[in-house]
Amino acid sequence: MTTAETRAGALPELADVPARDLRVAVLGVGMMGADHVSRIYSRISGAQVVAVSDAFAEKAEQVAAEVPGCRVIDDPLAAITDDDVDAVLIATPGRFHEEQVLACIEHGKPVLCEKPLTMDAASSLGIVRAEDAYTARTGRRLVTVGFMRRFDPEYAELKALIDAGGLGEPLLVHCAHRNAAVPPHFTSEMMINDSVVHEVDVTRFLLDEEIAAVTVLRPRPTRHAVTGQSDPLLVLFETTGGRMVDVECFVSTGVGYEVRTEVVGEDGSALIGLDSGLVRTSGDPSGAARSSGIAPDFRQRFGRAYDIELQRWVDAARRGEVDGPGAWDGYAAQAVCAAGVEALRSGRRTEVGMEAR
Ligand code: ISE
Repeated sequence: MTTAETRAGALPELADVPARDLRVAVLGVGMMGADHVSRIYSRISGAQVVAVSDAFAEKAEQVAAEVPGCRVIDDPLAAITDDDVDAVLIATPGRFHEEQVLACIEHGKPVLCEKPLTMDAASSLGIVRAEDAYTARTGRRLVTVGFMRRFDPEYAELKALIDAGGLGEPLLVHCAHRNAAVPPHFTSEMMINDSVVHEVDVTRFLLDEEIAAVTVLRPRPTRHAVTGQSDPLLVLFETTGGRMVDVECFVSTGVGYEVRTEVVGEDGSALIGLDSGLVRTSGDPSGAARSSGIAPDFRQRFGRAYDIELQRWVDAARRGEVDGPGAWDGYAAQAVCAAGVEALRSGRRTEVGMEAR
């Protein structure tokens, strides 16, 4: 039994995986990276965090001190090449991803990279090509991109329903993506690149086709919007198969974290994201209301999705495989977001420029 299994009583080991735990380096231990370190330590079987790296040395020391056997390696590239590191989880700021993912490919280390894969479509395509070359030599893939919604049980159920033909041919998708608040530096461009990027991936995942064009509308902004920011935004995707997806992205609702997705097909529709926690009815008969808990942020709403994502990443890495969105999905997301930012600026329908697969 591996250490994490002893700790968490977690999933049984697969028969064909090596007995030794996967030794993971986590690069970047801000909010997301630190969350992943504690997740691997307490809830994931078959893996140990053996190294962390962060530009803020004090933060790295503090996180490492919580995990027995974990050391700080100041230089993230040294952590990638370290002989005692089998696999790498990247949660550094996006501008560092390209160099770090390329180093993982060069050294044959499986990597889970939080989005974005890189800062633009051209460099993400470079990663696709580098991994393709590695695969041609070894038969193995290495790159997973952290689009966690694919692992959320509700999204997985919706996808299975669509694939089984339960809704007939899907025609439309309606999405709402609401955050309670964002920091003052969060621009409308970031609403596309950091927030709507999840709906880009969800669209491609659920409908199994690429996004061909993006239009962005700017409704009257909330008085709570960061100065100069268009919040909310309405975003429309047209897919290569002629389906349409609308996304309301509203990042300063002051309420909570709300992510809803409804797929409308020829033979029915299905909706997820109503927060299945406590549902309460209250109010006098004339103004009766129904309320349920709303997750405060994405770590609560998608906590289970992150657990499943990491467990599957670890299991696949130990088998020498990839099991989740890959470099191509990271590239496609960047290409669509670039069109989205252009559409936001120009106010015009913008076609997505993407290589054929
Ligand atoms: C953040 O980066 C995320 O990835 C969250 O899922 C999203 O809801 C939020 O808007 C982003 O800023």
